[in-house]
Order: sequence, then C-alpha cells, then structure tokens
Amino acid sequence: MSGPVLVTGAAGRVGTVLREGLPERGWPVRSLDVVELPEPRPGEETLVADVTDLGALTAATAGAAAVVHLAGVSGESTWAAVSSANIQGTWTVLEAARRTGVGRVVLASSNHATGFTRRPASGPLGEHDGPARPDTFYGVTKVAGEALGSLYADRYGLDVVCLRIGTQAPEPPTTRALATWLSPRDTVALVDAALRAPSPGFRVVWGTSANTRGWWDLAAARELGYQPQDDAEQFAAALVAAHGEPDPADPVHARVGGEFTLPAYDAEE
Ligand code: 15L
Repeated sequence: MSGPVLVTGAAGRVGTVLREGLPERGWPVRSLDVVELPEPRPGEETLVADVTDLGALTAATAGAAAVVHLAGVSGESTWAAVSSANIQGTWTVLEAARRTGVGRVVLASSNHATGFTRRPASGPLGEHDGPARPDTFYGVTKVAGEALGSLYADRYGLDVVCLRIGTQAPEPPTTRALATWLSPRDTVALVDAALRAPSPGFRVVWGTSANTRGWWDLAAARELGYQPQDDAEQFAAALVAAHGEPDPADPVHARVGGEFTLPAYDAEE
C-alpha cells in the first residue's frame, strides 16, 4: 500500500491519538475534520470538510492507502443529528472509497451497538454471540454503519474492519471502564492491526485493552494481529476506593452499554 491513511474526525479523542501514533508505525496521515486541525505534525496533510459531503470526501480519499473513519456524533443526540452524521457520513466514506478504488476502510463502531446485551456471568462475549441490541439512537447508527460496511465488502470487495470500541480514554474514568477501557497505545495498535491484516474482508472486532475484568472476547482482534499491552486493573484500587465495587444488580453494570441504557439517555426526537 502506498499513500497516506485518511483519518476522518481527526480532531476528536481517538483521532488525536492516531495523528500521533500512526506515523510512528510508518503510516503517513491525511487528517480530515469539520473543524480546523490544531498543530499539524510534520508530514501531515490536513483537510477541513463535512463528512456527509460526497464531493469533498471523494477528493480527500483519492490516493489514500486506506481510510480510518472516526467522524460523527460520539454519543446520544437527536435522530436527525446522529443519523445524518453517522449513517449518511459512513455511507459517504464507503462510497468515496469505492469511487476512488481505496480498498480498505476501518470503521469506528461502538459497544453501544449491543448496549442492552446483559453482561455475561462468565466467559467472554464474542462479536456474534447475540443480535444487535442498540441502547440509543447512537447505537442504532453504529449497527447501520456495520451493515453498510458489510454491504460494501460483499458487493464491491472492499476490506472493511469495524472496531466495536469500548471506552477510549487516557485512563479508565469509571468502575465500568475497568472492563471496557481501550488505552491510547492499544488504540494505535488495534488500528495498525486493522490496517495491516492481509485481506481481512469484512470483520467486526471488539476494541478494548487486555482488561482483567473485560467481558468482550478479543480473539477476533488478535486474529488481525492486535496485541494489547494495557490492563485497566492497574487503576482498580483507586476507582473502587472512590466509587465502590461495581454492583452487578445495577443496570449500569448489568448491561454492557452501561449508562447509555438508562432512561436519562432517552432522546426526545
Ligand atoms: C462510546 O461509543 C462513546 O463514543 C464514548 O463517549 C463512551 O461513552 C464509550 O462509548 C463507552 O461506552 O464508554
């Protein structure tokens, strides 16, 4: 593969980590966001565009080695806002890749595609252990994004790797995140594996660090070549001292989507 990796949503939390980490792993980056990108790195190309603009995305995708699509609304919102940015945006990126002959797209999916799934009493949850159970309109858009990826893989032969990301943050922010955390360096390792794996076709893989308390099976991600380095357990004592042991009867801990499954996340439109 030659050419840069186009990263959409590059100004966001995950994008900021990748702008730093991908070049260190040999991937030049073309960063795109709807806002001006702060402090371009040496060798980084930067573009400002709305991810639903097919003309702009087609121009941005031309000559890229692959696309890492992160842009969109990253939590619950109105149906109008989240469906446009996330579903229309994902279609736009896949269609731009098809038109320009870019063969690989890595999609940022989310655990909230399955948020109402009960946390397993024992044993890890695989990607295909149950139907989609979105916990929000946001979760529905992630299910739709995976479906679009599947269509573009089967119909047009694109390699599409969907990363069902847990909680991407510098440190686990809550006791739930002791299970769901994806560290910054493991974020880079996971995306690097998704970019490098030979002919993956269509894949859906969980994206967390190697957390002692994790409930998602990392086998499919490891099959791509992902080797997680971090474990949220190093933060457990401090988080449990501050917030108490997670109560398995609390819906936040009983369902994999945590807070997103609560009535407070009931969007009005
Ligand atoms: C997500 O998909 C969100 O983008 C992020 O803000 C977190 O809420 C994360 O899931 C999580 O489940 O912790």
